Amino acid sequence: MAKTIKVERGDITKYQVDAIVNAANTTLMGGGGVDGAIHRAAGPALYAACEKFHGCPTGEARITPGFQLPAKYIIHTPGPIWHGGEHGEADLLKNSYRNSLQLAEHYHCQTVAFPSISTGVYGFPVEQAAVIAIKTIREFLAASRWVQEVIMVAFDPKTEAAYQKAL
Ligand code: AR6
Repeated sequence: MAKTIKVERGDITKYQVDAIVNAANTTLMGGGGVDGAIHRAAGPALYAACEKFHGCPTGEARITPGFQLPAKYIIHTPGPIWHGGEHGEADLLKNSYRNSLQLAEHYHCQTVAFPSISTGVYGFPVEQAAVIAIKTIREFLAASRWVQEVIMVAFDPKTEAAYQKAL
């Protein structure tokens, strides 16, 4: 099967894929943005599952069931907060994508949907983030056994355009 990366506009909570990724924070206890939308849609059992991790460092990832979501799993990763770009932000963002994909691979996920990690509340410039995301996903797909399709789900036209351009 040919491996693919797609960019689409949509609401990631509606995606019926093997795994969706959540742009979380290091507490993993919910928040605003896509994190809030995922927690609302998945239901309170997600909060209880996340509590057991006792947080997650920036750039690492943790997996839970999808609970009330159409997705089978939710992979939670805190992306970096943008502090001007000289504080390891690019490497940390790369880690978020790579570690999320490694978990997806470990759980034999074939289709994975990502939001634009760190480019909302965390302030990472979307054009730079898109290049890092697409490059990291492409490298990963070249060597993956299980993961076949990655969908970048953009919530707004500017984000969609940035990822289309990076692709
Ligand atoms: N589907 C897809 N993308 C979405 C959705 C959705 N339903 N809702 C928002 N986005 P953000 P961050 C987009 O702020 O920058 C939270 O409070 C949004 O338009 O959600 O990594 C966490 O708890 C933007 O393009 O994540 C953390 O504290 C992208 O998702 C903090 O925000 C990411 O924006 C994480 O900040």
